[in-house]
Amino acid sequence: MFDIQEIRSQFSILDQKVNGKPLVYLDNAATSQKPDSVLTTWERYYKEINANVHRGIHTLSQLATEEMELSRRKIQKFINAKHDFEVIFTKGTTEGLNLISYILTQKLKKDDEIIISYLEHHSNIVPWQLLCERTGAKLKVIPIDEQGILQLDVFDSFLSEKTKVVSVNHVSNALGIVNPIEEIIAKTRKNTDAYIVIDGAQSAPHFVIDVQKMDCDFYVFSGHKMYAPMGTGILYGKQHILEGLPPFHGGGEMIATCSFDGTTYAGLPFKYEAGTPNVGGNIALGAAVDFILRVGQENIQKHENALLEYAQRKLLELDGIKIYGEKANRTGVVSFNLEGVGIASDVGMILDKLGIAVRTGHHCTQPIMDFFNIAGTVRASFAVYNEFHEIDLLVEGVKKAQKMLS
Ligand code: C6P
Repeated sequence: MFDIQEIRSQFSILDQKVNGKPLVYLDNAATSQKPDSVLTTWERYYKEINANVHRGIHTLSQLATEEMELSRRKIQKFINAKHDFEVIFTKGTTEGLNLISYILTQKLKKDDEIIISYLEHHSNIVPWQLLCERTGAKLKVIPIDEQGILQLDVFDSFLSEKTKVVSVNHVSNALGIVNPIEEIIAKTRKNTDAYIVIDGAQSAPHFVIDVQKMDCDFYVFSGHKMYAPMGTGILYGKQHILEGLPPFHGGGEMIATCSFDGTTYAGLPFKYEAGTPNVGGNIALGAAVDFILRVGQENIQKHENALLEYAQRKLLELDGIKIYGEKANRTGVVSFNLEGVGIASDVGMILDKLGIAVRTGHHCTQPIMDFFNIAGTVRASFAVYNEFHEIDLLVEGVKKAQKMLS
């Protein structure tokens, strides 16, 4: 039974007024709110078992270690990784992508090629540009059509023995477009021996993820977009690949032995988890996975898709609205502009006065904005606790903005 009021009751932050109006939170692609179960798990860690992990024989350290490792196993199941040690705790997607691009440095040489797409977040562009600077490799970018859909025939023409990395997002944060990663992965495997990296920041909160079925080499996501605290995230990597690559950060926890003559490294996952981790956050990420599984991933997807379909239909009833990627396969995001209203942030400010939180601007995807020749969009993005009447309020707010600004 999908009971939206029962779900909302778990998010006390939603029950407040902003600028004198009931809060309508539609900025979930930036970060989702956190249910009570996640917050109490986090609080309980600090109130009852706070200690450093993997280091002490004392009771609290052992309890903290057990809980963090239990959380790792929950995440392993959540993404269907083969082994728990293939699940690395990170600060988020950005750190995961930087880690991967760094540890691949020795595997690339001048004139090798890295393929990304036009739809990438800056986090999946800049680390690869840095890798190109370090190695002399070249970046190839899969173009999009006017609907924002990736042009796979061009991708086909890019694939060659020079291709060493293919890194694309599963879902675009700016437009909500669901990319055909199954096809991209299959084509890459068939034609190259490239590493395949999937940015799952906008898919892990919404879809059932099966990294074994997907057959990617790396899959990264952020906890804070899927009901967990900020500063949490996951890097999944296949065992044999991670074992064959060098560490990222050096420090405590990631060594087997350390002397002035040299250092040997710990096995997975610790080789990639130098320093004291975000123990409370990592444990709370496990609680967020529990929350998602309790609600049911199918229920979440069905509800969010219904919200998207309703939002798009209602917005398109307005005159002079342009939805980017209107006809593309999308999830959880509607990104739009109003004709004659040059600046998306003006619309965002008017919506904020009405208690409606949306994101405006380039959404850390400037190439997409350049493609559409715009400075930014208004983006409404949905989570499991959003209601249909909130979409009505959004549409009313947009109408008001249209009147005030044109
Ligand atoms: N997108 C948004 O409002 P971090 O900041 O490390 O948690 O995630 C980076 C990132 C990487 N890839 C994609 C597809 C993303 O959506 C994000 C974060 C937020 O769209 C903040 S810019």
